[in-house]
Amino acid sequence: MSATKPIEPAAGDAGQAPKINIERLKQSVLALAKFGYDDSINGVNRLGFGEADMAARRWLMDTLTEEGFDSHMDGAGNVYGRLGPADKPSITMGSHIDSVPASGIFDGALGVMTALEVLRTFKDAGAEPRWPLELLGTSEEEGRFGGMLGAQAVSGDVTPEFLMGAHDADGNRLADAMTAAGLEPLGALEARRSSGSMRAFIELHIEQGPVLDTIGKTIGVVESISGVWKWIIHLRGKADHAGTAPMNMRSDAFMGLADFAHAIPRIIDEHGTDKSRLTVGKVELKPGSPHTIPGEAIFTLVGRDSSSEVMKALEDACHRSLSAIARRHGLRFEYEQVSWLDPSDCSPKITDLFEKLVRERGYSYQRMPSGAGHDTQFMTRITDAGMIFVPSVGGVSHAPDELTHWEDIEAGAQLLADAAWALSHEPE
Ligand code: HGY
Ligand code: MN
Ligand code: MN
Repeated sequence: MSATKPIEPAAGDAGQAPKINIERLKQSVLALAKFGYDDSINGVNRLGFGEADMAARRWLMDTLTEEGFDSHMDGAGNVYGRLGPADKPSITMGSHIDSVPASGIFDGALGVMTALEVLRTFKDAGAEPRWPLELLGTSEEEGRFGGMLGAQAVSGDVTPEFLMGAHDADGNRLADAMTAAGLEPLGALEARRSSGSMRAFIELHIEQGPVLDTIGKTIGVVESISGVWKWIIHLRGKADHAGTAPMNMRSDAFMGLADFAHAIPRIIDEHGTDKSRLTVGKVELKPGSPHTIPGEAIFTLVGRDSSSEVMKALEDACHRSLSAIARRHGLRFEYEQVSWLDPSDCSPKITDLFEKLVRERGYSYQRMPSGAGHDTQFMTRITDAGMIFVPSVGGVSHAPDELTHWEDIEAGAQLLADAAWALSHEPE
């Protein structure tokens, strides 16, 4: 458990942010968790553009408006809240509102609710910063449809082809999901923010890994964010009778998948680094009958590394391995690359600011890379962007038992407020 000093406004620095209200932040996180909460898994299912996701966005917009902040939703479903004039570049704080199918209550949501807490803290203090403060709750960060749609729309990295062609692993089209959510798919093209409209983007996120919890530190100052690519793969063989087809006369799609699973460690050893990851996260066998040899295996493959070159080397090695396996098993190998998100370095200006402020607060901290992808990796394309982590107990995430201690959250939220305070009071 990480040791965190009590939160007191640092003495002597007029520029310190007012104290955040951790109880109010906790209530907000628990309120957002209700959208898509599934008692059967004790977790959250708030898929991008699903009913729960859109209900959560409407709730956030209503909350912002009731509390006197300007609020709107852009064409990509991103929710904005603002304190200060609309005609000046903003200090934007945010993360994502959507979740993976069986999530905890903190992934993405904590960053958005912390941004809300910072807005509230500034407003309560009657702060009138030189640069307006903005909350951004992005859409579809978890890649249900491949990319990080909300953040990519803001940075200008979505295309009409992606918006009209993307689909999820069950074949649901992004365009249909956006339309059902009341959004015009191509409207996401208007969500682009000019680099002059945002002075900085800062994100608080749970680490989703074991580093901070293991070394007993409270804050991660993120220096780089891994890239990620995602394939949907079809291995097509021959459905056949499980009793009459001799073992040496089968084109068994599952056996091809099983061979590939065993090839993954070698592929990483030969072409990857210690930051490389290859994951098969979703598998479907067709026809799915116990007495029929699987004629088809449909599965996702996600590759990650902090280097684009290594990501490409992993892709090529997987392609060669699957082609050889298909030949060996008499299968056809087809795949679709549904996303490629480049890795990104955080802005040194922001990481140095976080490090200065975390030392002033006396919190324990560690500069570190992010193995997970985050909205920040697209915001670095249009502004100075960076992020901080708070510890994940046991490193667990993308699972209902994801947990971060509230005293660590309080420290992280105060640090985000300090960074927003410093950035929003910067001279012209
Ligand atoms: O999967 C990720 O890297 C992130 O949680 N979207
Ligand atoms: Mn996340
Ligand atoms: Mn996630």
